[in-house]
Amino acid sequence: MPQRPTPTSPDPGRPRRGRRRALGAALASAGLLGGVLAVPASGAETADEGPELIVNGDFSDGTTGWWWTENSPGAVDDGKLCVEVPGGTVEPWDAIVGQDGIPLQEGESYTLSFTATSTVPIVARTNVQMATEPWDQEHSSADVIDDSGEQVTHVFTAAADHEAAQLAYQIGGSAEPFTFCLEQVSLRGGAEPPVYEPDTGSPVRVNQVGYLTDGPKRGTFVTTATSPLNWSLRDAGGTERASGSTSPAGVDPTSRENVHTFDFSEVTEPGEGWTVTIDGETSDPFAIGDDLYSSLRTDALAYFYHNRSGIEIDADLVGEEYARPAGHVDVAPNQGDGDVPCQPGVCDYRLDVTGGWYDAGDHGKYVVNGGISVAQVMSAYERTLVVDGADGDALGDGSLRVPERGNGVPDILDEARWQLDFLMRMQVPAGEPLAGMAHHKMHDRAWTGLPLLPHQDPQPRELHPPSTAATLNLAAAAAQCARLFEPYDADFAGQCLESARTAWDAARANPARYADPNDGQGGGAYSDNDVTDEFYWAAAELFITTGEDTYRQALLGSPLHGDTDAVFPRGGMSWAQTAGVGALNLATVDNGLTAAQLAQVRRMVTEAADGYAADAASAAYGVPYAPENGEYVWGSNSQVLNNMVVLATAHDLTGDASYRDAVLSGLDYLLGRNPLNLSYVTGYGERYSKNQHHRHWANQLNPDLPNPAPGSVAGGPNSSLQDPIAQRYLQGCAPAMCYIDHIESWATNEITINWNAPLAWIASYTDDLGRGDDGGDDGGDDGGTNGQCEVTYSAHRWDSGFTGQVSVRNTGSSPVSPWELRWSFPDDQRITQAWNAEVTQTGRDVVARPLSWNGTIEPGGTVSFGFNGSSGAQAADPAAFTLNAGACQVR
Ligand code: 9MR
Repeated sequence: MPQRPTPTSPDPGRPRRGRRRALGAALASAGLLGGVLAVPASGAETADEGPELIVNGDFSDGTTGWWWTENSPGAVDDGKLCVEVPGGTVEPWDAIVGQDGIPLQEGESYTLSFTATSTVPIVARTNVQMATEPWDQEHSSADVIDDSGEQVTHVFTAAADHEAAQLAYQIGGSAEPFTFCLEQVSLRGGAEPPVYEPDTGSPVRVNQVGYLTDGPKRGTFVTTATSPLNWSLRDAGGTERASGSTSPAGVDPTSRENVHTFDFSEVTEPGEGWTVTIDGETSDPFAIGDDLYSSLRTDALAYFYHNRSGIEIDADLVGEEYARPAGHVDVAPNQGDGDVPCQPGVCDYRLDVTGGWYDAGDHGKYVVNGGISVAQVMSAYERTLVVDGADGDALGDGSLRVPERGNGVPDILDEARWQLDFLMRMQVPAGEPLAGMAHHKMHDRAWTGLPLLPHQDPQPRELHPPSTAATLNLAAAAAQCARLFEPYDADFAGQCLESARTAWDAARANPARYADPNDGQGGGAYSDNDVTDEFYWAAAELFITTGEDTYRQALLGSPLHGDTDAVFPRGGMSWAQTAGVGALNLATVDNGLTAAQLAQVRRMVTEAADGYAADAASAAYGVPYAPENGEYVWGSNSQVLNNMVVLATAHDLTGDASYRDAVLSGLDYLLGRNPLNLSYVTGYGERYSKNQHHRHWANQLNPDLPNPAPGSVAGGPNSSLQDPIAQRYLQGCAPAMCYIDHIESWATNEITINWNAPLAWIASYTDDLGRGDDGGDDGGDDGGTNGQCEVTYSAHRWDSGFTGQVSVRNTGSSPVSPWELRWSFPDDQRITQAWNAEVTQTGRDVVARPLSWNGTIEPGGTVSFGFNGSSGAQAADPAAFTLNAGACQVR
């Protein structure tokens, strides 16, 4: 298990974190989630009997919860944490090992005990203290530590309350190097720590964004009742519009709660503010409509621009709140990505590895995970080339928040290229040992603390050894790049293909170079000792692109070919299980397989989808995710999304609506129909995650910083409690409830490129569903159209703000140039900032005009733009638009 983002501890005179709010306040700031801290009744306790406050004090969970200074790397072996301290340190605090987040209460007595050894006798300063300036100490002792391994015990009384104190062993000051080991560390005392009880709001659980007009509409009700109950569907005015009976479903194993399900699919009337009431309890409001997911499509894709490395993030595209300087461009204190060395002993060259996307809450850039991420982004686009009714315009030039808009290339490909360029820079140059392989990853030498903007990261960056898995990620993604960029930039497409071929050959020559699972200092390990699936995926992509026999042989000769369960594991595809990504493309993108071979691949897709659909149908919360052992994994929401991608592809292939229904049921789960009654996507739904683990979207730690941008999906419930916050607050949780919206819970609440990529794919699919021919077209505007234009307007609201998205399509036969779109807001909306158009508002009247590059709307063409603004909670959408004075049809 890797040492995770716990900051290295500096000398006591230097604060090592930014402004930080108290834990209680931080939990409360889970906002609508409203974490409740309840203190159970408990009598006075002696220090010996009090609760254990050290997380993982027996090191049975590896290094979880522990940190050390950069100069003294640590590792756990045989129940001991040992750090290697260099010789020649001066002050005690020049080398420290410790743990943070320890709650202490004024006047309570505590017993600290531990066993320590040192290969050179030293005096350790054992401190229990504040974790930030002024470093007030509640306990400090000078303990002589040698190789005898005697247990040390201290008793002290806390003079003040601390929500997150620190245990620090300060072991610097020795001329000689030595090994310092800890075992059985315990700190007991005080009252029982608060028990975290999530505020799950209404027991009536629905998709808080809404249901497609002709899609399934189901929900879940938590109750002790065992007989059917009446449900009542009401419109925004409170009038009952439908009713029925619930279906008791018994105790749901994912939440360990007794639940009923209800189904109002029969209702197909569009509208906002619907609610379901059962047994006196009312759900959060939701919409029914066709155009519910267009802003999710663009927001989920904007995630990648927001997290670009090596480029300034432009306020004109994302708003002032999210603008920031370029990260890792060789400007101090960054050490930059322009000339990066390897870890000592790994190589003797340096590479320019600027650009790309930051992986997640950390500033690492990993080929092994970056490849599947960019592949799924590209697949969202490629789907629009091969599926009837999929809308390429929505991803096209001028449609997304990317600075390259207006360059004639679909915006989604511009975004992908930012990452593809980086991935290719990670390839070992010709002439060097292992030429053609890709470095597994590059990242900071040591973990940094939160919050930290990318351009402020002071850590040296290092290339880690090449790996077969990373090389095959590169081969697969670059091969897909080659076919998609061919119409737009043949040179770049050629560069991608050459890189892919070289990577493939290098991986064949080095088929078992695995990343070290312990290489987790300063970045994630992303180790993977089974690369059969990466070989399958890369062979598939190279074969689709080139049709060449070498790749066909590799594909058909793979032990995975035809093995549905191996290609599509029940728990879902992931960065470590990538074969399915290749199989999905083989099943949908034109390629040289024979009809029988193609049928076999498609059978794998539909068989897997049948399994996921059955899982969704038998789950009380409708989620198409049922891992065999019943435990939810790190990033479970992305497993759900990847299963949805398989289901959606099966729907694209067969037109069978049951696959579509299972996709939508998965979306319901992610957007609120779940045991926590929480939408896991920032900015979507009434109650959504907003404190995901991220270094610069760190509002929970510094109110001057923003929350994650709308459209960022949290990792989600993780049964293995792999961070200190999860360990402290989620003990004993039911699988789908092992989640906390806390910024330090990286194992349940991080955000990453490989989780947002399938979200973007699914949002794109779902938005296309809503726009399909079978979508309702009689939902409102029916007058005044001159037939020359069609407008799609969507608003996504949160708290007191909203994001609006407008697409104007020229349905006439001559170009409209320059264009001017006007409308009036029926309510109090105020636009504060816009992108891809110049938008001015006078009172309620709005005029949007083009920027220099999108002044013409060709016949059949579309221009899209968006804006942020303030609005009341119930503000209605504008119903009429005029393009150059002619009324448009509104969809
Ligand atoms: O997504 C990864 C998950 O599958 C692993 O279990 C976990 C522990 O190794 O690491 C996750 O990936 C993290 C990576 O190591 C570092 N950047 C953030 C990633 C998401 O938490």
